[in-house]
Amino acid sequence: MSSAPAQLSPTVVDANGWIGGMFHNPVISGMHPDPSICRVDDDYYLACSSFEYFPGVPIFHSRDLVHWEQIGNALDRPSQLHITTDTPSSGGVYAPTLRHHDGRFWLITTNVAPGGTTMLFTATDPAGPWSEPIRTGIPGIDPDLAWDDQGRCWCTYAGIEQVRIDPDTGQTFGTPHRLWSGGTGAQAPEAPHLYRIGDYWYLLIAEGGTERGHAVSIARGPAPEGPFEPCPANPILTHRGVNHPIQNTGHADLVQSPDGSWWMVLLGVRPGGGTPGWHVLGRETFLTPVTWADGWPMVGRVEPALASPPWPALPLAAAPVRDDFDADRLHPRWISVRSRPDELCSLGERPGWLTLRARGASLDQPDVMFVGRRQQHLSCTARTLLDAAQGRGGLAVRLDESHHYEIEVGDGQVRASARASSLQTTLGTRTTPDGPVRLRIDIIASAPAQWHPREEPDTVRLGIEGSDGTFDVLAELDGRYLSTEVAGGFTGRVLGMYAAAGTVQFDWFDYEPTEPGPSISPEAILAP
Ligand code: 6LW
Repeated sequence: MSSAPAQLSPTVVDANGWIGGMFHNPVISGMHPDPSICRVDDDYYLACSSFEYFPGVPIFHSRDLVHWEQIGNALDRPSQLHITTDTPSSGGVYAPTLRHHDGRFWLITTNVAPGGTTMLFTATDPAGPWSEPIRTGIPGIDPDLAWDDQGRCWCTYAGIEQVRIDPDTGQTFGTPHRLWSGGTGAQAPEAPHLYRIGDYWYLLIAEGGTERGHAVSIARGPAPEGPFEPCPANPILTHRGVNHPIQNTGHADLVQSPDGSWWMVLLGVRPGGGTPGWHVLGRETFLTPVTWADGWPMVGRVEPALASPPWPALPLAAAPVRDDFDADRLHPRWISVRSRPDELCSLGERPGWLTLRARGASLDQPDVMFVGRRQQHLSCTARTLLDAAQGRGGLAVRLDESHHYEIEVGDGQVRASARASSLQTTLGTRTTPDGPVRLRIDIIASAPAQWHPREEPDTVRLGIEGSDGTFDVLAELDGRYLSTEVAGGFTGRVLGMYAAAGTVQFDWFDYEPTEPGPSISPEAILAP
């Protein structure tokens, strides 16, 4: 990881291209909601929700809260996470809490699925391996874990309710009791995190729902089980009704850095286009400083760029990233829809290529064999070199089964297609060129200067790229149909490769940000 440069003035750009003295939000862009953070000495670790995707619960590491590198996924074995086609999109894994206690990392999360449950996992190394699941009887989502001075563990969850738990067995003790209904009378008190800070126990929650009304409130009390007195300034954070590029701010967690300063990680979105504003990347992870007054944490607005020496910031321009599929395992950023059996997804079958065998016959199917990565930039290009000699497959932008755009090769044709809810259409076709085909998707964010009440958030172009870089565009589409506001649910876009029939092979995949990117370190971008 890059270490923070010492006191740079805001105009200084260092040799790595970091802008000194500022950090840029989001610190983890793309669909990374419900962040939970913990610190061990100088190292921070963070976990997010993953919904219907496998592997689940991405785990990140940072030394400075700004540059995050994905070091794994906590749930990367089918024995830990079994998501079937009965689990709808935006079901699956919600809102983990990540804590370090007694020399071990603890992670608790809920699989929102038929027969799903709240599960606990432990690890000595947060990069993995994580344990097999310890099933609990916790009856709600957004579980938190906190240990008191007597070593008792409390699980607090959406509602806001609480029950004592044995984290080694998952057994709960007594009847859950209601702790608090929130600070403002808003809907959906959820996302609790409980902390011992000084003389008080603080109960941080989200309320108002995860849409534009989202907010963070806090209460404090003498013991983990309360009683809790609400902060008079609740909500301590909300962007509701504010003209601001970051919206839906909520679902937060607190951390103290070794220098004593306090920070909050939270989810937010960056809507684009006209009204009501469409966010296409899902809910992202933001960072904001916290100060204290009268024993209460205070949070200002969450800004896209914050001057906060000596924190470094994002690279000025991110280089194109190619995954050559030369490694013997996929980087943890690659995710699949519900499951990824080894016999359907292999790097060894044709060395240097990713081989996918079809299961579901199209992206409409909940079991489609898909390998993708989160779209992390408002403007970007994805490319792949596809060999479909023995099957049919392509390159897609996926929001869910009912919302996707794709460019597909097979049966002698290249086709650009779109599905938005029950509307489905093929927009352009070409005869397949000889040999492997270079597919390309450009996503171009609408400039704020173009603002009009009905302006789309972005434009998506699907086509074939020539070896000289020329781009034969088969379809140009309004991006709003692949936004969370249109599709519904909790997820954002994923860009990826899929097989729809037979066997298809991909030589490489490029993901090229075409705007100044979010805060991903060069190492994280370039890692295979
Ligand atoms: C999560 C809830 C929420 O469980 O969204 O914004 C839900 N907050 O706390 C799914 O991410």
